[in-house]
Amino acid sequence: MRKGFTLIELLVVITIIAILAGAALPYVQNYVAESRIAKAKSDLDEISRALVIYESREGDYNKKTVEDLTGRYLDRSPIDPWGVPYVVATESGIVYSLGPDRKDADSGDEYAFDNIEVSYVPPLALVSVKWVDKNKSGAVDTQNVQDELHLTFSRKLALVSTNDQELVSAANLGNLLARIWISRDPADLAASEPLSVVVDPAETNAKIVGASRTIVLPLSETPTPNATTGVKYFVAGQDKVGVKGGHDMIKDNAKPEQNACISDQLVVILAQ
Ligand SMILES: [Ca+2]
Ligand SMILES: [Ca+2]
Repeated sequence: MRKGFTLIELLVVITIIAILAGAALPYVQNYVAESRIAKAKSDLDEISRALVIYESREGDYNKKTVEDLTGRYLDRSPIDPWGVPYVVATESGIVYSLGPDRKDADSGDEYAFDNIEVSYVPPLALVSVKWVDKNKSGAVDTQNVQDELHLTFSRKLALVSTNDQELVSAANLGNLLARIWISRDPADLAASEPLSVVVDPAETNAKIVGASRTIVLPLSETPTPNATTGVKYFVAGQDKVGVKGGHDMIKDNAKPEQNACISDQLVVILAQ
């Protein structure tokens, strides 16, 4: 009758446990590394959402750190799982962690590309179109003063002109308007025409206002009536405007080469 383990048996058991633990160690280390990366990604997703909300309310974010988000947009100022603050690259519209090596991507060593990045720049798109009854006539017209169309985009637009108030040069306005279309036939939404049939093509009248997300276009005094419906300008609350086809003229000011305007999404013209 045995009452316990012999010393040999204990040693064998301890050895087996040690071997098993040793074999498991790399898996544990991998697990820790992976969970740190997952934590960084979830922090970055949270920060990128905060940046989008910040930019929609206050304009472009200009800090390299997340500190200006803390309080109103983020509960806390997160530090990445390797103890380093997250970095906001405003010029390229990304927020990132330096990664396990705690070094930036341009450090040139073998871990240079372990940075973890999330883009916070939403796609550039036409998001609202408003008819502004400038002359208060209650009708879409140009009596005494020209009514206006205000086209607002999701991002600050790249300016072609050096004058901040002027959207584009005379040569470019025609190109821009050729890419923005209006649908004035509710029975056939696919049928649309260049916006230039209803707005004034004089380049001096086209302006970017506010945070440079909005293009103001005065209505033409000599519009081209819709061939099938006879509508002179448009019906607010019903007719639609969209960027169609070649959209390369409409670019994101922060990322002019990567973030060209989304096309083929029609937005209803609303009365202001
Ligand atoms: Ca790095
Ligand atoms: Ca009017």
